Amino acid sequence: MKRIVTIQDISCVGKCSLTVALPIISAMGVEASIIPTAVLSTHTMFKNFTCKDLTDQIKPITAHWKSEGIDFGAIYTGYLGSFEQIDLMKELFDEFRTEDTIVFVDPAMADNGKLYAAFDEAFAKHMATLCAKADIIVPNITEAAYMTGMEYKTVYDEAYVKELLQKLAALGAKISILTGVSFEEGKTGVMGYDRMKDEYFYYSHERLNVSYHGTGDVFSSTCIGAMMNGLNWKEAVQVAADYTKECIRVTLEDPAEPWYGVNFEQAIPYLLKQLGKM
Ligand code: PXL
Repeated sequence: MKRIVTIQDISCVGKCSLTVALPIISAMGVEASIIPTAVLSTHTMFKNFTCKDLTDQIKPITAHWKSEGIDFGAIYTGYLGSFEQIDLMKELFDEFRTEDTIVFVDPAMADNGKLYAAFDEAFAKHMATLCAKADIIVPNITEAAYMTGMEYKTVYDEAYVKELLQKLAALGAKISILTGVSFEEGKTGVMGYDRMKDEYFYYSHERLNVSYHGTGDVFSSTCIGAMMNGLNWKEAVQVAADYTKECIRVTLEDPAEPWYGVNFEQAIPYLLKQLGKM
């Protein structure tokens, strides 16, 4: 059985980060080990959330794992709360990376042209230095613009997206995957770039005209989970994009539609069918 370690916060309510990654990765038949970087009462889109930082636990946890000889097929980082946590992730990559490990960085920090409440531009630039050490990065267009210094656009063409991908690739990751890329009305998708092969890949599907929190985490967890199931990055991107869309679709159908996250739980049977597991 493959094992992923994912490092991000626990938002106790809100369906994002670890409360999404754990169930999705587990449902895909992959062991999910975690390092919770902070415990929040909710994600940061709620007002008055509490937050207990757990940075001081990261080193003792990894030191114990090292002494036990624990290893991972993939290391997946999501929302991180500080410069220090980013630097600790670099050390963790160096300590646990082998030839076969996939280091997957989701620089979760911004969307719709804006940084999340806790972050500023300097943080985005520092996150770029973590992306430099990854095999695969999965920013959305906002995060990519902040990390590369390119202008954020809502109306753009293929040349803009390819330039963003080139600048992301220049940071250092092998594969850069840009989410939320839409070239035509009613459709959205994902464009990836493989730096070694100088090859682009685009996958699009129907766009549901609504936006929920946590969908980036659904996408990333599914993508790395699919790769641990033996899919290559292009196949994994398609499974992850389709599942994320299905999560949004079932959420829209829910009369008690939660504004703070998607009903990813209800779409797990769909995901397992896509993976040929049901
Ligand atoms: O990836 C989304 C996310 C994760 N963790 C926390 C957040 C958010 C988005 O707002 O606030 C704490």
